[in-house]
Amino acid sequence: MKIKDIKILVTCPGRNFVTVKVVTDEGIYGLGDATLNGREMAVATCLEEHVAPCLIGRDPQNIEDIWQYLYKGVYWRRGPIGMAAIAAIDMALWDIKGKIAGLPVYQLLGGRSRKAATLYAHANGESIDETLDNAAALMEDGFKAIRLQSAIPGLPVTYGVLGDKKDYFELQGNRPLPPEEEWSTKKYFNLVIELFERARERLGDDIHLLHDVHSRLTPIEAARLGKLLEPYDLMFLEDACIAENQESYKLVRNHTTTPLAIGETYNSIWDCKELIENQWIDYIRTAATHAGGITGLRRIIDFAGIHDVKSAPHGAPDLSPICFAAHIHLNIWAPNFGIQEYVGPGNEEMQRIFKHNIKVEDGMAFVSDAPGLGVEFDEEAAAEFPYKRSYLPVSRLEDGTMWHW
Ligand code: CS2
Ligand code: MG
Repeated sequence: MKIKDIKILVTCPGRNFVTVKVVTDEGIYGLGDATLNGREMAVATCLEEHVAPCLIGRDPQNIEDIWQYLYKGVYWRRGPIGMAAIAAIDMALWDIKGKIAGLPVYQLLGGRSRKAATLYAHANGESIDETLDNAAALMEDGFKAIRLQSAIPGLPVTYGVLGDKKDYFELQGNRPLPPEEEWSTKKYFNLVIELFERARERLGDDIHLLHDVHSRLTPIEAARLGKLLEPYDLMFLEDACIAENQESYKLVRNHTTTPLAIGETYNSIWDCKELIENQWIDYIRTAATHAGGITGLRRIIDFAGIHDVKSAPHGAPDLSPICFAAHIHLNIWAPNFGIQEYVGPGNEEMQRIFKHNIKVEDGMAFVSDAPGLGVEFDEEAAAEFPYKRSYLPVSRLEDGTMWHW
């Protein structure tokens, strides 16, 4: 079997997605997700100009060799753009292998470790009351784990809480440039402690609660937040601070028993090796799309497992349903699976383009038994929604200083 063609398909049904289709000479094809929010065309060009030409004529069954060829064979290892390109090819090759074998990908990985993958949903709000109303509604729908985020009083906008705006396109108006948002750690601390105090009063002690700081704190502030949140028993505190110095997390860890999660922006095991082997974190959040596909993420999950770190794959709306499917296969297999982030099935246009039958019931995702990844991509529907430039916001302190994402 040989790779005959590699198509790079960019579509924007409300947000941009980069999809790779690897076509073989025997008619079987595989799909992969290469979406890198705000840098989509860089990955698409990398695939088109640099990666695809090297793969035509190769045997798509040699997943590991192709992975190593794209990783080791390039002078410029790692990095989000190169690793997203490798990831999409890798997912497509697993999809092809599953179709050849007539087996779903989780069977190729080693089979089932659980009946379904537990999900955490998002409750956001312009006020604490609104956040908790949304959380209560999600509990009614059967979710057993919920991430709480609430607008910070005194700041014009809070990341992830869009107010009356539908999405970040709307926030950018007709001038697609990164929106600039203000940040105040002082104002945030006041809000976040009250949010979790009131959440426990209203939602009770049985529901798992989570929170994402989006890396806005310094290590000592992160340590203090973890400590202050201990009475509210979080499942995890995510991205409490940046870990470019991985040892920063030693400081956070030594001050709090609140479980710590990080990793959605990481693209290889090297970004989190010390965090994991020193057991400074509890959950690793790397995504298949951003960490070298199923092959890359499986390696991270196995390494995490021997250090008592669980997997909690990133599941934001900027990862396509192909990545979601890859995660569900990995989650069903991984002995050390923790939890999967989940933000719903996407809008109608997205559901027309990406078709799959992963069932979400009672706050859990049930894997599909279709061969491969079990996702179909409607190229005609996708072509109705061409790429639109878009950016994530940037963050500045109130005095104008550029701040961490
Ligand atoms: C977030 C994301 O889902 C999460 O945990 O951190 O919404 C993140 O901001 C986006 O994926 C950025 O692309
Ligand atoms: Mg996050």
